[in-house]
Amino acid sequence: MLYKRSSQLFAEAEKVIPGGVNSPVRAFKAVGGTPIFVKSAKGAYLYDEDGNKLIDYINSWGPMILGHAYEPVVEAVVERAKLGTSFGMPTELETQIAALAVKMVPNIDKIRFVNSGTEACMSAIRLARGYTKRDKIIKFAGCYHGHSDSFLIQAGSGAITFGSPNSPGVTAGTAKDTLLARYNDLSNVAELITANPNEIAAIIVEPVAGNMGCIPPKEGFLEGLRQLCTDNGILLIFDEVMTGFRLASGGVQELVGVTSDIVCFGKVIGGGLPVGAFAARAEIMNYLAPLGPVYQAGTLSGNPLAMAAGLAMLQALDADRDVFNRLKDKTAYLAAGIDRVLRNNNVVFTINTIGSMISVHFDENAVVDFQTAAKGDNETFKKFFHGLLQEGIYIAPSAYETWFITDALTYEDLDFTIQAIDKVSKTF
Ligand code: KE4
Repeated sequence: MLYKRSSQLFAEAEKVIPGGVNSPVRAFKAVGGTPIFVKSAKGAYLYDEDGNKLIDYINSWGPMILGHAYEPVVEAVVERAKLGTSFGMPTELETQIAALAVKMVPNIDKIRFVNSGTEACMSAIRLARGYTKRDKIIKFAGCYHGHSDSFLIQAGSGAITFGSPNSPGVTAGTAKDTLLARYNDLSNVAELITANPNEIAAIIVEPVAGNMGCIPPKEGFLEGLRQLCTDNGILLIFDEVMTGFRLASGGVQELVGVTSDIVCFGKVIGGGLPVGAFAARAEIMNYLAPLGPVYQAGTLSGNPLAMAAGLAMLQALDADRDVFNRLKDKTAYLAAGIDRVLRNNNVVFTINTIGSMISVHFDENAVVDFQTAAKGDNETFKKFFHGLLQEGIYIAPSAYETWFITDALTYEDLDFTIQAIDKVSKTF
């Protein structure tokens, strides 16, 4: 695979865009080399500016659950654009997608749309603070909830990748209200609650972590968080930006049967256009302006093109609930194949997977939190990443990310991927 054109384009981009990218994790800093510039995509495949065809295991970091350029989404956006692209006024479309989301997701009465997962999580925290009249929050080391100040404390995803989990620019005043806990460690959470009586507004958690690789919750972890929140008047916030409408129609709340007080969405809910959202039962959501005192706003919130894409996506998932089983089966097949070839090649590894999320860690220990995720051998990961790229397979350019399986993948694609991993891992 040659990447001459991508390299030229990257050099031009660096002149006018910081780091040549509009989101750091795209810059390949964790794996070296220059980022691939994509020209187009269809189904499970990317076509880059050098004419290479790549099997895509990132899928825009989650949204493309039914494949790139999914026809009903494309058509909905094209038709809607002809009616005008933004009004700053309510449209029926927003009510339609809101009603469908409320139908699909348990324990929510109302939903507010915004433009990104960051905005959804940032707004959810403000709402929780306004509702409880408390200031502090608990987040988990290695979890990523977007780049708003309260969350850039031991954050995951790109923040870990660049070794800046505590970003400059976040004031001490802000940081003091963010308490850090270890993922999958209930006793640590209980200690923090005891040490901060009646001061904690919310616990925000990725119910399945996807920003330090894929880390499923240990048995009882989410149930324990629920109980601690109920006992202490704390709101439990599930950040389902990644898992919402991906691990089940109703997300992790449906999958594990644990109720969150507020749930955040992004990615899939927008069908690939900029959409985030946060939702809860009415007594909490009614605290939001213009009904209540907690302010939150956005010029492009509920944008008709984004709503059209999101509605088409959710309608497709709602009409074909078997897609979640197909995705789970494909992911399990891939995991079994990777396990087989890496074992045969005497590689030290561990695979984490749940539903249509999977990550490969080059370490023998179980990866259950940030500390264990950080033990992975990144030199091997770099060889893995670039070796697969040369075979025409595009996985996340960081060990601190999860892969996202799309239903557009065929079993032939999966077999091709497994064979490529067999070939590449022989060189480790
Ligand atoms: P956005 O603001 O990037 O739409 O969403 C932030 C966010 C919130 N919560 C979770 C669980 C997330 O995974 C994310 C964003 N995910 C990263 C990938 N790990 C986005 C990729 C990027 O930063 O470019």
